[in-house]
Amino acid sequence: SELRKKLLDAFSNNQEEFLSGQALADLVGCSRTAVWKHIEELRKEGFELEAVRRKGYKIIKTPERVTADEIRLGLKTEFMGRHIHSEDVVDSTQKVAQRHVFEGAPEGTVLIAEEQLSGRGRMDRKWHSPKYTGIWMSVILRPNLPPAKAPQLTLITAVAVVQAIEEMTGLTPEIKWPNDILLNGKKVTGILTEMQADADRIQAIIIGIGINVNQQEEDYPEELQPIATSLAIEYGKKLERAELIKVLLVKLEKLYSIYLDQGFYPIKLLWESYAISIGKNITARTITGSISGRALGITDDGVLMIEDSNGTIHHVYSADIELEK
Ligand code: BTX
Repeated sequence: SELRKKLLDAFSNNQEEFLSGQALADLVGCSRTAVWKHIEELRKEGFELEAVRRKGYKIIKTPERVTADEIRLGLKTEFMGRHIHSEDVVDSTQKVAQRHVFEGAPEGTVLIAEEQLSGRGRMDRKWHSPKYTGIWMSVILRPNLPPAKAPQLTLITAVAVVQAIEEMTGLTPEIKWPNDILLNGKKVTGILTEMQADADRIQAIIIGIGINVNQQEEDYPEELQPIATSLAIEYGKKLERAELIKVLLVKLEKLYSIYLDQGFYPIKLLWESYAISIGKNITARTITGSISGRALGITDDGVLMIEDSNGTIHHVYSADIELEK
């Protein structure tokens, strides 16, 4: 808002000084209550303000933003992230990516945002994407493949995310088929793969990646607290999001290139080495019903195989799975 802009100008012009509520109100031309309200809003956006009695307020830290330029700087990839667009607030980076696909964006185009107002998960579920804390990004790929291969790209991405987290923190996350990445049993990353295709060829794949990076537990709504975690919570330190994005793009480019050259098999081996469900008893809930049994592994196409108590092997293409305790 105009008022917010004036308030930030006031702080910019008086960087070394404390500004009292009254002084701010005069500079901005509003009431002290309005000033106070906007200061609370700034705090929510990630600004840190020092408040001293009788002296007033001073901004001591601005929110750490991730810009496209910061990611371009020192990026060691050939095509992944070479076209990158960053925005402050979007409804969903998947939707932004769709527009770019429509306009002919090349393979490796990346869209990121600081905040998503309607970040989405699979099956119309919501993805909580608060400002300045996570990596909310979509990657456009244009593999020359039949549509049935699309799920493999989710698994490739999962391996890339695990490797990037490993490199940045030394922690090894586990993958829960098909798209959950967990630390200590809680979700730290979700992946959503959406596709535009003809009958026999993929036109474009949009891979949505949501990584919880710097959230603290209280940043999650109550219903997510038992199931969600962040790298900062598990690692005990905040991470540079731009750095993590760069590492991730390198891993993703490498795995994707291996996949295009050699097929899914090498990826499958890596994926299985990180998967928690393999060999365990699980229940898979699909749209048509539930299947319980032992997870045998994934097929060469990335399809989950479950053996039920009668020895029948079921192939599961899409489901939520639950591990038996
Ligand atoms: P999913 O359907 O497997 O998981 C969604 C479920 O995860 C929700 O119903 C909720 O229970 C839980 N959840 C929601 N937000 C979070 C969170 N921040 N951390 C942990 N758990 C959460 C997973 O779908 C796929 C998510 C992809 C998100 C990316 S972000 C960039 C891109 N743009 C976009 O709109 N979506 C993708």
